[in-house]
Formats: sequence, C-alpha cells, structure tokens
Amino acid sequence: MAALARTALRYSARHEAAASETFAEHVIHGLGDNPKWLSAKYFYDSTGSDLFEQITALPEYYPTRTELGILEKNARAMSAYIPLAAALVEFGTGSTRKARILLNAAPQVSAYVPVDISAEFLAQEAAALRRDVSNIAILPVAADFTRDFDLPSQIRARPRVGFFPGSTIGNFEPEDAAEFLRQAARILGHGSTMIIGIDLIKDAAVLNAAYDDAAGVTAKFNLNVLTRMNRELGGNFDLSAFRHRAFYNAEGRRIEMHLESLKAQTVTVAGRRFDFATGETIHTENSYKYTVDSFRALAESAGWRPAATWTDEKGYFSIHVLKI
Ligand code: AVJ
Repeated sequence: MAALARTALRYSARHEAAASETFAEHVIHGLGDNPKWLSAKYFYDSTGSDLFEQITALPEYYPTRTELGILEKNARAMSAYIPLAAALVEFGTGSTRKARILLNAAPQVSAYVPVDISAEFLAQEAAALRRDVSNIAILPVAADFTRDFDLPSQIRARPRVGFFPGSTIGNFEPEDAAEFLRQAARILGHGSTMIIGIDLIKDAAVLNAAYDDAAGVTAKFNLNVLTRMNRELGGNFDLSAFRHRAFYNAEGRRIEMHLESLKAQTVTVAGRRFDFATGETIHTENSYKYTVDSFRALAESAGWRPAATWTDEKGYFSIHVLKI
C-alpha cells in the first residue's frame, strides 16, 4: 500500500512540468506561454482562501449550498455505502463542514483522515473536530493531495472511503481528472469507495452569474493572484490595469476565468519582464462541468464502478458513490 501510495501523480503535457514547479518557476513558465496561463491552485493564499469562503456564501454561487443540501437530505442513504469501521479520507479539506454531515450520519466510521496542504489549517480543524466528534480517530495528513502521499499506518487494516466534495475535480483537465481518480484508487486500495461532488452542466446564465457575481467577490478572488505575485515574487502588477473575466465555454464544457489586460503594458515579476497587449488575458482557471452520465463514464474509464448518484431538484449538482 505505502509503495503504491508513493507512486507520483502524472499529468498531461502542460500540467506535467507544472506539478513540481515552485511558484516563481510556474509564473515564469505560465506567463511565458502564449496564451498566458496560471494554475488555479495559486489562488489559495490566506486572502484567497478567505475570499473563496465568501464566494461560497454568495447568492449566485449555487454549488456549495446545493451540495450541502444534497448531503443533508441523503446522508443516511450515503451511509449505507460506507463499510463498518471505515476510514473516511477527505482529499483537500477546505473546511470540515461537509465531512461532519457524513460523520454524523455514519456512526460506523472509525477514523477521519483530512488531507490538506496547509498544516496549520489542518491542525485547527482537527482540534475543533476532536472536541465535537470524540468517538473516532482524527488523523490529519499534511500533503498536496494532487501528488503522492501515504495514508496513516493506523488505518492500514480498515476499509477506506475517499471523500472529494465541492467539485474540486472540475479544476483538472478531464484526462487529469481521470488520472486523479486512478491515483485515488491506488492510494485507497481495492475494495474502496469514493464519494465525490460534481457540478453539472446547466443554463449558461446561471453558470456565468456564479463566476461573475454582482458584489465582485469572484473578481477580487481572481485579481488577488496578481497581489500575491506582487508580494511573493516582487511583481509590479497594477490591479487597476486588469479586469476579471469569467464565462461558460459550452464547447469545452467549462467555466473559464481570465485576467484581461486593459492596456498595452509590460509587467516585471519573478525577475522577468512580460508584455501584455490590450485585451490579452492570463487564463487563471478552468472549472469543468459534467452531466451525470459524462462523469460516470469518466469514473469508469479510471476503473471505478458508479454505484449511486444523488442530485438536487434543479439538477444543478450531483454527488456520486463509486466503488472499486
Ligand atoms: C473550488 C474549484 C470548486 O470551480 O467553482 C469558485 C473555484 N473559482 N469561483 C469552482 C472557484 C471561482 C471552485 N472550486
């Protein structure tokens, strides 16, 4: 198991090199490309994480509240797919809010393993959870879940249930999403279960509003990556010379976020100079959307067997149980 868990995640062409880069190397790589791009994972410094929390409460941003509703309504039914004494392994735990709903409905869970890149954040969440849920082992793992990591030795003998809510998998290119699912299968092991939240294709106006809210919080979230480059990489981005752009690309089945240069300008960052034409963009995020069937097909292509799916009444969001 440990040897398998150590197998590194592989990525498709562009992201393969990017996976092991430092932030500076990544910026030099991404802004040197044509078209310019940056990985969405760099949104999440502490300001970015706070802004994302604010996004989840926006009236236009339906995914979080819709997924919470599906979880609350169906947690008992989901619990039926969780084996006795199972360990619940959450990939990229932003907050334990969703896991708590499952843990409350599934008393047979014996351990909770939140995996997150921020050790400090994990320690806080784990401490709070230990106070509230005293009858299970809380075993945090500080790791980048998109890379390799080892499961705690304490859960070696227990059935594993992966938990990946929030449609976070939407940030992966579809072939990378399949690779992530294959890797998760290797880490969790044969006989495992996965509970995963997937945002669904819907009316473009609903999607566009969710990523371009009236209060401008998503715009701030997107522009914050410029502030982060200024602070961490000695950049001189003028935030008033860029604007937030977000739109649903129906052909690509994804929301795209960009930062658009409002004028011809040269910016220095990470010790390099980058020229921008008026209207040129930095592509900062893809958020892929699926149908229930297209996600099930993706999961099957990665070796998982779809066992159950729940959606909300509007069909905006879905939660899937997969088995391997
Ligand atoms: C955290 C990737 C699920 O794609 O909806 C929210 C990130 N970006 N608003 C998403 C995000 C802009 C979010 N995920």
